[in-house]
Formats: sequence, C-alpha cells, structure tokens
Amino acid sequence: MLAPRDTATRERKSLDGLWRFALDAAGAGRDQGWQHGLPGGAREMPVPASYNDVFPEPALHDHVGDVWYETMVWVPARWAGQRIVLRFGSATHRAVVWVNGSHVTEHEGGYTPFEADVTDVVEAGAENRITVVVNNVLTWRSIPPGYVEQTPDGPRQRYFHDFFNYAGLHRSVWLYTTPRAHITDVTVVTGLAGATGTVDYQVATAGADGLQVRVALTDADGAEVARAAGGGGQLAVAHAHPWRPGEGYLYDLAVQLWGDGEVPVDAYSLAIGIRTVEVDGTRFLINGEPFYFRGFGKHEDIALRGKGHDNVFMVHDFALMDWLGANSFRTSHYPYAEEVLDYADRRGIVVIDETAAVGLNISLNSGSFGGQGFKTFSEDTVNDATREVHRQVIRELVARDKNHPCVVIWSIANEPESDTPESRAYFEPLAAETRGLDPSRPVGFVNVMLAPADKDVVADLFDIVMLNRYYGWYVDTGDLPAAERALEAELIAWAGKLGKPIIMTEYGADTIAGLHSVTPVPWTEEYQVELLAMSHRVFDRVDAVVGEQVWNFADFATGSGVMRVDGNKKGVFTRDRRPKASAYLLRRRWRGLP
Ligand code: GCB
Repeated sequence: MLAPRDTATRERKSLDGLWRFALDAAGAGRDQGWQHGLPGGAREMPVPASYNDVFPEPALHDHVGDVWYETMVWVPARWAGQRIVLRFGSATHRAVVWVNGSHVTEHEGGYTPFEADVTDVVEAGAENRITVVVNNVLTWRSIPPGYVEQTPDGPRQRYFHDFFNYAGLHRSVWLYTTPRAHITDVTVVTGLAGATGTVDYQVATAGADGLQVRVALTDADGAEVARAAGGGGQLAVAHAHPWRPGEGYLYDLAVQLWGDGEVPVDAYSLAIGIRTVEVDGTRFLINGEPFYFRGFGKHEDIALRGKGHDNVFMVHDFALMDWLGANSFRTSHYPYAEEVLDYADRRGIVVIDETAAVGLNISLNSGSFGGQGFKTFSEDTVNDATREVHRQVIRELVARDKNHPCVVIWSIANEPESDTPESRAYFEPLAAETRGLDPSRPVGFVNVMLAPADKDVVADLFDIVMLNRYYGWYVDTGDLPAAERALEAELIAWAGKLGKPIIMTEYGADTIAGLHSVTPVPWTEEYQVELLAMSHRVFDRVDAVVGEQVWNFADFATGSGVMRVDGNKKGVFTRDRRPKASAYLLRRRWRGLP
C-alpha cells in the first residue's frame, strides 16, 4: 500500500487538527443519524492523538465502545476530475467512515492504514463532512484479543497485554488526489552481488490500459543510475552505495505512467535502500556482514497524546538512541506510524517489525483468569476466526512496510502460547503465509519465558529465535547470581536446540527513577544497572546471541494492577525521557566507552 505523497500528478491535504468529538457509550449514534452531523454538545478533540487522556475524565479514560469524530473540509475546485482518496493512518481498533453522510469504508485493526475512494461522494469546490466512528473494544476475534466484562458499573475492558488500551485517531488523516489512471502499488526487492546492486521492481496500476510504466533510479546526489520500462523487471546499479546500519543511504525510485503526451499521466516516488538480509547458521547478516542488534523494545506512548504520533518525540527518541549507540528497535507490540519507518530508513536504524498480535497467551494472566478456566486456543477463545484476523493483520503489515530497507525481520506475534499442539497448529499456516508474502526477510515470533527450549513446539517454524526473559526480575528476583546461571543455561539450551541466531528482544527491571540503594535492591536504579550488566555478561558468552534489546526504551502507561506503579517502569528513560543510571551503562557498552 502506497503512502500518500505530493508529486507532479498528485496533491495531498492534511486533515490533522481539531475535530468535533462525541462519546457514544450506548452505541446509539448510527440510529440517531450522527453520520449526518454530530449532536450539539460535541466538543473538540485533537487528531492525531489518543482521546483517553486529553480531558480529565474517567469516563473518557476508561471508555468502552464507540466514539465519533467529525470534520469539515474544503475540497479545492481544481480537484474536480481527479480521483480523490480519503486515507487514515490508523483508527484504533476499528472504524466506519462516512463522507457527506454516505458510508465509504470500514476497517478492522488499530495499527494499519486504510483508505476509501471518495471521488463520487465529495463535492469539489465545496465544504464536505467527514465522519468516523471509532470503536475500541477488544474481543476474542480482534488482534490483540480481549473481552468485555459487564459489571454493575458498566462494561469493563479486559485484555492480556501490558500496555494501556489507548484508542482514537492515532495517525494523520489525508485527503489526496491521483489521476484516474494511476499507480496503485510498487514492490521492490534489492540484492547485492559484489559492487553491483539489483532492484527487482513490480508496479501495479489501475485504469492504465495502453499506458506504459517507466521507472528511473537516482542516487542521493540526484544522478540517474538506472532506468527501465514495463510493469516489472530488474534494475542493475553499478558501484551501488548500500543502505547499511548507521548509514541510511537512499535512492529515489521514480515510477511514472506514460501515454502519448509530453508529461506523465501519473508519477510516484519511493525512497529505497539497496541491502540484503540473511540468516546464516547462528549469524544474522546485513549485506553479508554479521550484525548485532543493540537497542530496545519501544512503545508509541507519551503523556497526554497516548499513542498519537508526534514528530517531536520521534526525532528526540531517535536522537537518544543515537546518543546511546543503539542501532535498532522492535515495534513492540504493533506496527508503528509510517513516519517512524521512513525516519528509520533515513537514519539507518534497523527495525524488527511486529504485528499487533500480543496477548495470545492466557497462562500469563492465570492469576486473574485461571479461575474462569480459559484456554488460549479453544472454540470460545482464540480460534480459526481469530487466526483469519491475525492473517489479515500480517497481510496489511507486509503490504504497508515491504519496501522499507530498515525492516529486517517480521515478528508475527509477541509471547503467544507456544508449548501446546494447538499453538503449533495455529502458527504453522501463519509462518508460511508471512514467508509467502515476503520471501526476502526472516520471519519470527517472540517467545515467552513459560515456553523454554524444552517446552516450545513452535520456534522451529521460524528463521530466528527471539526471546523475552526476565531472570533477576520475575524469577530469581533480587538474586542476580542465580539469575545469571539460569539465563546462561537457557540460552545454551536454545542455541543447541535450533542452531539459529538468538535475539534477546526483552530483558530488564522495573526501576523508579531517583530510588537509590548502596546494595542493588529491586526497583532501584542500581539494580537495573546490575541486572543489565549481568545479562550482558551472559550474552557475550553465548555465540548464538546476535542482539540485545532492553525492555523498555521509556516508562509507559498500562492498565491498573498491583504490579504496576503509574505504569510499567522498565524504561531506561522516564516517560518524559529523562535518563536513569542504566542509560549511562548502555552508552558505555554500546559506544565502546571506558
Ligand atoms: C513482557 C511483555 C511486555 C511487558 C513486559 C513486562 O514479556 O512482552 O509487553 O511489558 O514483559 O514488563 O512485564
């Protein structure tokens, strides 16, 4: 799926700003015709942002169900005759959209874009109404899953993941044009053979019978290095300048549709990086060279905005990662805003790209749910229908992110149940589906501590082992020597079992900034430092370990619980990005400082 761009033949109009907004706890808005105009009491809500924390109201913070957004937009008169598309970067977790009261699209899944051709329902040269109902309910048929409990005080959303269920319009909304005959998709796969780079490309079009596709590749100085005609083929680039970690060198692939005229009928431009990714035994290779992941599991999470995309925090977070010497992060636990991947491409930061399949594991919540006898996989819980939704989120992730050089691994789930025959049956087709969609990148899932090497029955379906482990925190709490022995034994077992590269995708300790102790006691800054240092000693002793991503980059909001003090405090930075002592440990290790 192409991101909207301004080009010689296309124009965008941002719809970000203040929209009218109304809660619809009873789900009555449709019957009352809100798609034709929100009721008088509607207030204003910023887009993009989560709506939960913007007003100091429990009813909004803990809302379960529908909310409505509405905006009025002038469509320029010069857009008449063009194809006009309305595009949402995301709507969490599902949405229905009307334009001037006409239903134009709906979408399931809170973290991928969707769009509607609204040419026939908008009026150019006039003001048009755009209305969206966004629903935040998690069920056994949503990714991530959850369920709603009816209580005397109203519905309560329950879920199995450890971050707050923020909702709303989290990403930019655009209205954009394309010509009637237009480019609908571009796919590139790059290769390197010695000094020569290759770019295999495929262009999909609509309404373009009799038109010719032309592509031209220019380097970062604007010099053309290759060109071709036709909807698919291979470009060869002599003396290619590879995209590599730490150096986000990008070429520009100009894709055009030509008729008989002097100018192209449609034009689109894609930034691409020439690089290869490969698993070789226990090594992870980028451009044929061993790569070691240093970085974080992150969240899209900041005060007030919740999961709303924010360029200030994006640029600042990358600057902090650079300051530490981090070279990578995982989009735990859902696809991040497209702006983040574009920026990672340009900054040369390596990304493990994850779906929103988090919490497919009831045992992790046995304290709260065990009594109710839930099983993760069953007719009434995660079932075949859930898997079809999961399949769709994988398709949408790959469709959106396939051309990003920064993306080197698809992570199709975080900590699912993976020690039962049901889990294998569930994941086998999904692993195959992901490989089929993109044979050019390794595929993995993130394994949970409850399914170590002698219990897991799923990891062999994947190219790489990704482990979340909390030795010294959830087990061996406060006993780092015991934690060190247990962590090393487990990593050796994994290396021996599969002979695949291992990335530590999570390790860490909750830490209250400013809490100190001369002996390393859990929750103190000193303990976080000691736990990370212990983990690093172990990683350095196990050859198959090819990466370390600390949990988490920054403190983040969660649901309420006795294990969480105003959220999850495993950040190396506080939620407002102040460093804890561990930041200096990481900086020394990752930057090789004394
Ligand atoms: C995990 C999860 C992550 C949690 C983390 C924790 O294993 O993947 O979402 O936040 O543990 O802090 O417990």
